[in-house]
Amino acid sequence: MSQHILILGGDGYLGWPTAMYFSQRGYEVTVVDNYLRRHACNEIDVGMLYPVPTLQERAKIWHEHTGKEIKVVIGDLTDPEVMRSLFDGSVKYQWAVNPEFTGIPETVVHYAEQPSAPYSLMDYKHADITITNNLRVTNNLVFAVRDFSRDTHIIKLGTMGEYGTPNIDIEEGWLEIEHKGRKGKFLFPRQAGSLYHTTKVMDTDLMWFAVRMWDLKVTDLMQGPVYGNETEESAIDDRLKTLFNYDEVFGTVVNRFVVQAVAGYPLTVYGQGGQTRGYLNIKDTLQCVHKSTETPADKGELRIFNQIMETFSVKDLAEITKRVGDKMGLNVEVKSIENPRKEAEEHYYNPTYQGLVNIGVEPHYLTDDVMEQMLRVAEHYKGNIRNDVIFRGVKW
Ligand code: USQ
Repeated sequence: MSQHILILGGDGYLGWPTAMYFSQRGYEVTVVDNYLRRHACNEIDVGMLYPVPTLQERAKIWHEHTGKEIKVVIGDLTDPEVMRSLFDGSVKYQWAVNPEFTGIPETVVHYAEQPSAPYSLMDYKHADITITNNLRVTNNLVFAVRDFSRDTHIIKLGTMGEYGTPNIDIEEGWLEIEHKGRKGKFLFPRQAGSLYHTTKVMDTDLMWFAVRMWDLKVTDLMQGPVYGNETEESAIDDRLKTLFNYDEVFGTVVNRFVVQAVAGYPLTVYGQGGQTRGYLNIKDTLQCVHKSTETPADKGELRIFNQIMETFSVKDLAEITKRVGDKMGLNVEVKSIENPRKEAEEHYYNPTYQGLVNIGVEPHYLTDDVMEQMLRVAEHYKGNIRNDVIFRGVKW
């Protein structure tokens, strides 16, 4: 029997490519989503770079091309009964070739969160949506696993933003502390810079509690901003491409700069641009989750990896984008604008990120070639770009 993997948030930027990646490699895959991201994008009217078929349609297209099945559940995981149905056999699939229950999953990948820092700070209502969605889904998950399947490995997407930008080296999740002659190991201090990032800190605490109380197996991946949209599997058919945002609220900085360069919109460097983060190609997110699945955490272990492949500043990123864009004749302008966020613009940043490479991940880097490929994709869809969504100024 092949391994069953459940992907919570399977319609999202990372969820759908992850589903195809595992399906291609022989796993039994079920995706669950309530379209939170798409509804939020419609609600605040931010255009995506190209239209993306529904989850059911994409599962059908995938099946037509590969003969493989990705089972689809449309449901809201903040409802504990929806979460529990995925484990107790009462699940209802909205699309499946074989609608019988696939059995308890060996692995659950939890992406089912509101992922945008600006969205979480638009106003009190969006703060409320972010907190209730993210924390309730995580809590429902740990209880479902506790009650039905303590051997299931939970892989949770956290964020490097949980650590903030401390003035000391960032370890992979844990820190040995010596205090008044005694030693202990603790979660590395967390001090997030947005409400969204704060929900991830709280998720980590919830899972750490569940690990201590019930010996669950959890891997928490502290991911940096991801870029790109092309994976091996999406090359099969353009309609399988993942959703791609370039607006201020849901677009992350690399994807935004790529689209801005193509649109002839001056690159929006916030403030001094010394903000340094760890980044990774979407292809590496898939590898990281796959390698984590193949080498699960132990019972009673909260294993934490820093999921980044390289670090650079916003200024560095603007430079690469301009250099490559100019070679392609785009004539890219870079413009520092007043930072709508409250964050350090020049700071120390030295995270460790060896754990995932140690279990077999082979990093891709943001080379000029990779930048050029991304610019070419954006050029292909240039007609869809809406300049009015690029900057709105959501303030912290
Ligand atoms: N930035 C600019 N100009 C822009 C957009 C962003 O200078 O037009 C700056 C931001 O001020 C920030 C940095 O670029 O200093 C990264 O911003 P981002 O919007 O790419 O990323 P962020 O809001 O931190 O969140 C994203 C994802 C989130 C994930 C996080 C990883 O949306 O889900 O958790 O990246 S991390 O940044 O490591 O916390």
